[in-house]
Amino acid sequence: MDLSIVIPLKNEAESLPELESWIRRVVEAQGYAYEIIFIDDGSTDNSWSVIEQLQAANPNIRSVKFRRNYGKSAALHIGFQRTRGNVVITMDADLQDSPDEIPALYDMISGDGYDLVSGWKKKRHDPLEKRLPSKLFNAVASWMSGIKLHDFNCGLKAYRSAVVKAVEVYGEMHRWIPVLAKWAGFTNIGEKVVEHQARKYGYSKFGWERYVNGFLDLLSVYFVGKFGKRPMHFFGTLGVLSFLAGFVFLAYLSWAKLVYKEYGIADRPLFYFGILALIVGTQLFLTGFLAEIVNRNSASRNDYLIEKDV
Ligand SMILES: Nc1nc2c(ncn2[C@@H]2O[C@H](COP(=O)(O)OP(=O)(O)O)[C@@H](O)[C@H]2O)c(=O)[nH]1
Ligand SMILES: [Mg+2]
Repeated sequence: MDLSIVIPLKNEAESLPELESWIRRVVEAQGYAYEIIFIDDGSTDNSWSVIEQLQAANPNIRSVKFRRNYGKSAALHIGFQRTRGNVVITMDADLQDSPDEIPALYDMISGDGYDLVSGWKKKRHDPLEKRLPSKLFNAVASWMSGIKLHDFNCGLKAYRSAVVKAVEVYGEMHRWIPVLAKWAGFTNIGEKVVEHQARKYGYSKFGWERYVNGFLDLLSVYFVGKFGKRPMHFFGTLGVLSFLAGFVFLAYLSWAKLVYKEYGIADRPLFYFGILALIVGTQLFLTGFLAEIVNRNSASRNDYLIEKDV
């Protein structure tokens, strides 16, 4: 199969028929062998019955209905597990992403050799209070991750099949699939400017919290990617430095007291810094040990992605 289109959705009943017929028009014109995978993530409108009707009329549709709402990452994870196409494209269900982009994205993966191509809503049809924080968010994300993308949050992305089978999206990590992919060794990451429509039906389900949570998630992805398999190297280094600093401060103060008979070393700021640094250093060190024990017991401690084994 050439192409799997994964569409996570929540309460998008009005948009779905239009979206499906548009996708069908585009992919059938290209002659792809394709599938559309809808994941209804606990919709409370009649999205699911609309999907059932669409599926009855189009055998290329498969669909999953969650018993409750689990979030976009969960929906993508289940969708990714089910894909059979060589190229996987994700898109939003709200018609803000245009299916006309599919052929070009497909070609960038299958022809140009990209592992992952992210859409970039360069000209966005969203209100300013959404565009501004998004710009800042993406600038920080791009700088921290070292991946030169302008629009991490874009729902329209294309992947080589191996990528979606290798990375595990969980929590709200769907924003950071490019970062997860990079850590997994898929470094050929591209970007394509895509058309963006204003929302026609329904309403946006994500508010400002996405930026706070998204930033914390980026820190986690970065940390787990870099130190996930060797946490002691992070905590141990900091812990030893802090402990040594504390030790030196207190040794100096002890020397001042014993040799120079200095009174009142407990009144000197250095005394408190010294004690604090010793305690913090020990804590960091112990955190490192605990993290090592957690890692030793984790099912993924020896997960490595092997590209070739001949
Ligand atoms: N699986 C899943 N999809 C969701 C959820 N919330 C929104 N979506 C889908 O994610 C896409 C983007 O959501 P939208 O509300 O348009 O976000 P915005 O365009 O960034 O404001 C749409 O296809 C939504 O149906 C959710 O809780 N779970
Ligand atoms: Mg939207």
